[in-house]
Amino acid sequence: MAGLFNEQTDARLPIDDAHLELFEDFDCGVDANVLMNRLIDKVDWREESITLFGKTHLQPRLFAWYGDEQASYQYSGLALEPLAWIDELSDIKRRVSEHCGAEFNSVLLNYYRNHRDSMGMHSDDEKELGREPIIASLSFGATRVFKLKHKRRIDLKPLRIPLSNSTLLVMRGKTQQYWKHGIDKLSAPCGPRLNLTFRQIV
Ligand SMILES: O=C(O)CCC(=O)C(=O)O
Ligand SMILES: [Mn+2]
Repeated sequence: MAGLFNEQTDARLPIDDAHLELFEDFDCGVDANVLMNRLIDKVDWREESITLFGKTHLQPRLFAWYGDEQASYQYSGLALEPLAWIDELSDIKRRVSEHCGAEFNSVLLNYYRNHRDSMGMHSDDEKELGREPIIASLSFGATRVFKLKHKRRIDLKPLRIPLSNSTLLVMRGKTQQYWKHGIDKLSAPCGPRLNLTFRQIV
């Protein structure tokens, strides 16, 4: 397990105050497009509203939370109880976990239906994730840009990492402490995208 990770340290991106690794063409064991369509059909997607600055909106994407029974999570002001693993998700979890040399007990899925869906800048720093969480983010479908912005250092420019079909991005160490990330809307139409972030709730 750890051997694989050590052999691929060239995947680490040279970013101050962060530990990010990028792996293109991650092997999911099945065709990525088939898997994506299966997940779009099978996953029990939720559309929720969130209240920000006193105004209530529908979140601009669908999401779902799967995990071990004890893995409840406070996310965007919602208390999430995990749905039971389905075969497709437990199989990808095993592959991602072996690749990263880390355990995961849950996955947050986000479904960006088209170019208008997005995710605001945030860091995954909820206390249930522990101090230096390892978060493994696997993308399928349309390429969207993962934007990163340092929380304090204005000398560091925001970064834009395109995440294409079957790309695995692993965030470790102090990444969540120092950086925010998000996915902007696009002006030009694009196809659907799925993102799965595997997490360990402690
Ligand atoms: O869609 C993405 O690539 C980012 C997802 C994300 O940041 C999250 O689920 O917390
Ligand atoms: Mn996030």
